[in-house]
Amino acid sequence: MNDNFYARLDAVAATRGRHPCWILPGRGTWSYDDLRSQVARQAQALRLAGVLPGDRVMVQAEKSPEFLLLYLGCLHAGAVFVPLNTAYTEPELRHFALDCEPRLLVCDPASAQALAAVAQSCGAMLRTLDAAGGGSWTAAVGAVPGAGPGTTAVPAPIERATDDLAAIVYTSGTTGRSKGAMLSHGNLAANAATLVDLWRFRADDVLLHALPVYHVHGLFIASHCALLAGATMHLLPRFEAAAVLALLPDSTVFMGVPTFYTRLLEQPGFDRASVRRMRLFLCGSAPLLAGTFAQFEQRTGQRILERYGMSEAGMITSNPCEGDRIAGSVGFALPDVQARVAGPDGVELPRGAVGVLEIRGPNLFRGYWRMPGRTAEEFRQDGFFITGDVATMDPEGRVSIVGRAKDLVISGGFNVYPKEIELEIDALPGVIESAVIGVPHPDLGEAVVAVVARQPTEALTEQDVIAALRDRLARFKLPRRVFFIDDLPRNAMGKVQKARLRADFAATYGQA
Ligand code: MCA
Ligand code: AMP
Repeated sequence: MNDNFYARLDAVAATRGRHPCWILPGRGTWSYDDLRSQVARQAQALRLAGVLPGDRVMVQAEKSPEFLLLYLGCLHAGAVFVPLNTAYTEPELRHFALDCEPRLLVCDPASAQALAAVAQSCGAMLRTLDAAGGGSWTAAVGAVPGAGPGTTAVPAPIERATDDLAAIVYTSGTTGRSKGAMLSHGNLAANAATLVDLWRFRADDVLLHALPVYHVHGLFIASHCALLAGATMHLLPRFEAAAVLALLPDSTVFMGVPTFYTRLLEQPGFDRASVRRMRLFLCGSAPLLAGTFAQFEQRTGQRILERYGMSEAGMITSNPCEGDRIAGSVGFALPDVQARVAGPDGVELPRGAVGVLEIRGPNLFRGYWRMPGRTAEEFRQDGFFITGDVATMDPEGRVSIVGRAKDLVISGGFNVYPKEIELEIDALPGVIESAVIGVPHPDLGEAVVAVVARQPTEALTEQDVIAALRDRLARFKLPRRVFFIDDLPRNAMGKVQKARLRADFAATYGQA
């Protein structure tokens, strides 16, 4: 049996024929037949370009149907897809490229010049993808002879075993070094099948897709659920509250991060009438405030379904589709996932106790790319993965995320690891040391703030620090504020007291 995940998607697509797969603003509707033939062409173009099964294909490009077709084409051809946030700067990209050594690097035409040296440094071919439907890669796909739209005579996906790699997703690390989480065809297939069932996806669903496609949330969770159900997606290039509001009356399911919901609630027209066809609002990637949950219910009459996940495992827990969706809880472990709240020794704690969430299941990644040491550190002997999220579990098995054992800030659904920013700030002339923290922010949930101790003689300003980081770090990682203090507070062990700093600067955006 072929465990290539695309083979499963293709089997569904083959039954959907002319049913709309994607509806694109300004670019019309694409059917499942179109999808099948286009994905097969992508796979053929990869082969013609010399991309072999197991080769990495690294992509930093704006959201478009061509982006998703390239992803699916990689699955089809057995290549390993490596999506990257469009905000990453050249130094960040160079790190990823040297780490995963892609055979092919695909980017937006606007960044081709800047990325030529990166491609050369790792020996990759460089091609462009244009969100408007052009670019050299699109031309290469267009030149592939073979099945045109409407035909079902398309080549079969290459044979893959369940453990073969499908994607590498980079997540920043607590040491400041990014780690590539290796996800297999089996990981993607197991999670997608579970979620379609759990969230009751159907062929007549219409998913309003406004998430970025370089993260697990938008690329895997949202797209896989719709494709595996044979449903339709409104594919928006990005989240924009007014555009989402306009399409809600023609949609049945929406997925977002909490910032999407707070921004929707700011729209005067967002009310019961606008969501009358909607059956499910899903939320995750960051904590959903109980106030947002309540306000949403009051405005729409619907309860947001909050779930919890991470790049290393896709979705892990979820509130139920039928039954109580409780604010502040991320729900139950998925049916095929085992979850326990454990102490530092990995021993499960009694229900209600606070500990670190550990998980095991078919969705769990194959380890970090070329980092066996880091992989071993984050797994227990019995195969449970230490998530780094602090949680409690009630007697029924409901999980609540109550904190983080890892030093992490989540801003608008993007993860920012303070260590990475502190290393950059500490390297600036005149800086003694720095601490980067997250403080409450009404729009982003948390905002990145830097607290810096500088040499007494230094005239370094807030603008100097931000300007110095601008070309080195993606914009979303830049501190929104920089505060100077004489000395960072430390505990008896000499460790910087971030909790105290978070309390001291909690009112930065007026929410103390
Ligand atoms: C953009 N900016 C940000 C963020 N996004 N700053 C901090 N945090 C952010 N999240 C900055 C830009 O660099 C820019 O800065 C300025 O804000 C405006 O940029 P713009 O593109 O207009 O921002 P936006 O469109 O308003 O974007 C906000 C957003 C977006 C819509 C909330 O960040 C977003 O789509 N977030 C979703 C992330 C997501 O999908 N996360 C899932 C990962 P400047 O002015 O300096 O240029 S977690 C995951 O996958 C796991 C599995 C899970 O559980 O889901
Ligand atoms: P990422 O590594 O980008 O996939 O982000 C995963 C992290 O996002 C998790 O480890 C959690 O810290 C956080 N996260 C995801 N969903 C939720 C949620 N519903 N509530 C709280 N934190 C969440």
